Amino acid sequence: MFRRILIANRGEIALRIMRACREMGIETVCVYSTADRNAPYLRLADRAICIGPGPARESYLNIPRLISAAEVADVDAIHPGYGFLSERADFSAICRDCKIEFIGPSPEAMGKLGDKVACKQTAKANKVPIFPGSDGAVEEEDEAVKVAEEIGYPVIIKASAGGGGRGMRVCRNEASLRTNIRAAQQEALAAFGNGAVFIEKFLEHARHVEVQCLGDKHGNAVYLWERDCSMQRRHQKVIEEAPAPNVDRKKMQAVCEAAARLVKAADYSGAATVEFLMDGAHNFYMLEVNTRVQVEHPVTEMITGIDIVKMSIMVAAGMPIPFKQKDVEIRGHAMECRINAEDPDKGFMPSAGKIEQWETPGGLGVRLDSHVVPGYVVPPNYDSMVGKLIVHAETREQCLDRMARALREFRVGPIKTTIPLHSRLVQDGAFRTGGVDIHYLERLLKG
Ligand code: MV4
Repeated sequence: MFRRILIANRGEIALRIMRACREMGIETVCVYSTADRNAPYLRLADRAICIGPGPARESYLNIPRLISAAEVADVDAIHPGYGFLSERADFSAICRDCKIEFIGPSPEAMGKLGDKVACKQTAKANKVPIFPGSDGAVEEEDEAVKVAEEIGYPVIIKASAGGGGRGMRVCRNEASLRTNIRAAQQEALAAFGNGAVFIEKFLEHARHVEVQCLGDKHGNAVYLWERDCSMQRRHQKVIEEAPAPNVDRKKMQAVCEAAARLVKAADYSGAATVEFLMDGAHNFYMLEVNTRVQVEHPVTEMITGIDIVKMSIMVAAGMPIPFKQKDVEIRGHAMECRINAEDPDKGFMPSAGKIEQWETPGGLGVRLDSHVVPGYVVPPNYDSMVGKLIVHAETREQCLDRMARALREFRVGPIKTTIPLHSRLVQDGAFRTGGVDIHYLERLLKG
């Protein structure tokens, strides 16, 4: 096992990784920017090293500074968390060149699943359900039109190197496809340094269901079942839950098995999430694979009892996954509300500043993953998430009631947060019935 790990991240996920390391007897080195210099979680690290100023480019995204800190502190491995450098194949490769273990996939595995055209090809070869569409990247306008005529309109153009909704264009007829294809290629090249685009059938109404997987360096891959993340706004998830409400378990199991096959085929080590859209008839179509630990991983931890961050560290150290697929059981229901320092009444404008009041909920089945303490100042440089409230209960209904109760106990001020919005959502009739689609929240906020 590793003796010492560097945490190349900040906020709640830095704290989450530190907690896993402490329980595993691993020393932690946490890097920070000057914007985070007074953050209380840094005192829980065995060592904290300043790597630069507030802008992420000059600190959390700065590879030479991170590698220098890793060398100075003599660490065995780096955990990238989520965001920042977590999905950068070049960073995974540089760590390997420097003989520092990257806690996540190899650059090769990241390439196979992180590039959407490559990922779709591997998915197809492994009988993972995908949208009908172009076989690989499309180069020419006429080629795109030919594919669209075969699959029917509407179609969507996506960038192979895109993700999280960036670089997508919906086309409802031939004229629109012809005008958009070249622009999409140019935009993809400018935004991602890779102009490859592909087209597929566009699905209007769908739920977002993703499968948590785990691979090790011995060729094993398992799934920890699914999460439903349909409650979202502008590609930012607002509530996640597990298991997905109102889906057939047998069907879900087949999709989860397919997701694990894909992870195994890529010779993948670490945590991975295979994203799907599910249509009204409960057909699944793969979207993309996230090659990192995700924000919403605690929801899966609560229903399976498996510590995903510990697993990511264990498999990076070369240990095999310490359980079998048949031992992974779903217990009860879990839900997560992402609490952001934003004002929902003012278009979700960031509400940075000092958090004077921070009264947190507790009790049976309540978990709060947060780096915030009373008096904490939210820096303006990074995303606005101040914590994740996760609850677990026997049934979905009890879980919703417990979340409503926990949200009532949560008092934060004077900054604005998304807590009142979450309170409204957990009492919303359509959400409580189960199975709102990915456009539900945006429609609710408009109307
Ligand atoms: C789609 C789609 C409909 N049809 N692909 C958005 C993020 C990226 N991961 C893929 N996305 C979508 N791809 C086809 N063929 C609709 C979306 C989409 C979406 C997906 C998941 C969660 C929220 C979303 C919001 C708008 C659009």
